[in-house]
Amino acid sequence: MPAPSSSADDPVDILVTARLWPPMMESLHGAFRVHDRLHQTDPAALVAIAPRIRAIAASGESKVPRELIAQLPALEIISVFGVGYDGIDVAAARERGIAVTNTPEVLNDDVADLAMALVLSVARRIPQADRFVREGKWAAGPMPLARKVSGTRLGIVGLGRIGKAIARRAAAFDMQIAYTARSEKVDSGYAYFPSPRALAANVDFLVVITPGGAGTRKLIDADVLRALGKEGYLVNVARGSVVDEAALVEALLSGTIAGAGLDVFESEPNVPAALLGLDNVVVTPHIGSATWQTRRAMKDLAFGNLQAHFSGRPLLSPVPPT
Ligand code: 8YV
Repeated sequence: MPAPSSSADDPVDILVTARLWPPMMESLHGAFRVHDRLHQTDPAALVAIAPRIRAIAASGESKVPRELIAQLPALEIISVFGVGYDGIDVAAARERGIAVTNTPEVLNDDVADLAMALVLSVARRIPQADRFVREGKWAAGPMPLARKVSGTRLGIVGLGRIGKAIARRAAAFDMQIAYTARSEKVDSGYAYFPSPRALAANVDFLVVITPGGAGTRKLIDADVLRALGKEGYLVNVARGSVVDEAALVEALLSGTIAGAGLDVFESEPNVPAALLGLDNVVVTPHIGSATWQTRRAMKDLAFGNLQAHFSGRPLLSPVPPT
């Protein structure tokens, strides 16, 4: 892989702002002078080299606030290894003409697959069934019955690329599909509800796949959960910030909703102990895009954006204009 800089002797300095997938780190080390999470581990050392940093390699969970951007006068590009860039202050970057790229499309299948896996897991109680067999309980009698998924009503919060991929999968389960989004997508053919609350009141499974950030913070609140009701399930494969986690814990504890399948949390990797104590919850550690195939494709795109930028070629996937 050619060095994306002036010369191999004088590589471009890049700040890595998250724990990135090791093969991505390998590619970065092969082409850049890498400063791995220096802003967190040694802020004073970052001050010393800050004027040299021309790129940031971030993840979907990275925080790149205005203050960090302001510290880096030579910054040209922020490449996000992930589709979500809610942690990046894109406005602050744009003001300085700094490019921001992400990895859209390549992870649609994986995240949609996981959404369906969580729907099935929480309704059919797959983790509990696995434990039931392992713990030798089968011989004493069958497991309690679960909840049927096929033919039920699915509500999608956010009908973007991944939302549509979830809908296509749900259609194969004969589910009736409805959604809420900032605007109605008439061409989709799915039923539109103007708010998460109205959607929740009309579905059995509410799947959240809307971008994170200020505009969607705690969009799924106590009111929405009440509307979902005691037979309803919540699945979140978006961002923890989109769901009011305290309200969710309360709704699960009080039986306001039937259960939840959660891949994302408000303060990862911390998961509220109250959630872990509940039998009607399935949790996964933010694995929406975590397959070899998809992570490779994400790496190609995230690293490819950096290469494109530093060799003067058009970016492969800049984030859309706001
Ligand atoms: C990854 C994600 O967790 O794409 C996103 O927005 O949250 C995930 O696919 C991530 O960026 C890898 O750390």
